[in-house]
Amino acid sequence: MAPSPTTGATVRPCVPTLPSTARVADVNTAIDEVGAVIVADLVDPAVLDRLRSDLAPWVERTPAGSRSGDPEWELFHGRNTVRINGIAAKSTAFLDVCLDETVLGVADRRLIPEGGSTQISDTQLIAIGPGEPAQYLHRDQTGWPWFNGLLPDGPEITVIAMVAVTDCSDENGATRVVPYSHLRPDTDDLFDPANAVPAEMSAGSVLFFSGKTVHGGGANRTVDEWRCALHLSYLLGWLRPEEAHAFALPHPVAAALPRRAKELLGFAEYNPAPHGGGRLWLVDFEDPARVLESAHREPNPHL
Ligand SMILES: O=C(O)CCC(=O)C(=O)O
Ligand SMILES: [Fe+2]
Repeated sequence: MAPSPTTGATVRPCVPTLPSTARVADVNTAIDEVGAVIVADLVDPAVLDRLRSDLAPWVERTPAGSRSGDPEWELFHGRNTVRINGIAAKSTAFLDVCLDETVLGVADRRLIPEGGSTQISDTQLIAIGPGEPAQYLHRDQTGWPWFNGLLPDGPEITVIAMVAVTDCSDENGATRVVPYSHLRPDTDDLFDPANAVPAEMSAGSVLFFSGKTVHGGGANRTVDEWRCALHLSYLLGWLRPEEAHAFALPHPVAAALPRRAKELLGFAEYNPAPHGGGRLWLVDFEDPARVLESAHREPNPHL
């Protein structure tokens, strides 16, 4: 808590909210300062409706909880939380979201200076069910733990866009964020739930946060409301992503994607030119996008 400059009273920090007209640079300034920011009503309502209706049947038929058999993952994933991955294969609205000029612009602006190119790491609808306790607080960059040794400095390796598919409230499990945690090294008190504040937002709004920012899914204290949000994470182009998109997305569908989507989902080479490094992720020294396109020339019935 910080003393207010005007009243001297302690002020609880919160996640700031910007309007949908916010410029990419302003969104990134807020992430740099606080670690997280909400951009209100960013997703077009028609895109949100398509996303919601394409994914609703998946949420209905997928059992809650983790099927990994690993107690640590089961705790992390939540026993009454439904997680649906491979969203690019399940809704064409996903493309509108991941290529949105603000969403992708924020990721590019943070990641390209560090790695020359951006890719998508995971695409996961997270539906937190009634009665689910809060997820333990964590930093998403811990998936690549080598970088935690460099905290709080070190490069930005991952940035997350959490798209509110339903309203996200303190009551139904809005993501909880520890403001300014991206500027601090790991200490036990940093992960204390008392430091976390709810990132409340209406459906269609997007919470952006750095991979260094401490956060976690909130407790759902309702009796009948599901909190749904799409966890869309971007990653430096040369790191291994969380999801193996090349297995999740049928190749005829991938072949018809726009070039930028192919690059984001690992259906194209890593070639950060004019930045140094690359070319990586090749097939016989060839760009996989070209191999894929020549293998699937026929019109695609799925798109
Ligand atoms: O569901 C949420 O609000 C956050 C989930 C999360 O942080 C994660 O699964 O990494
Ligand atoms: Fe997380």
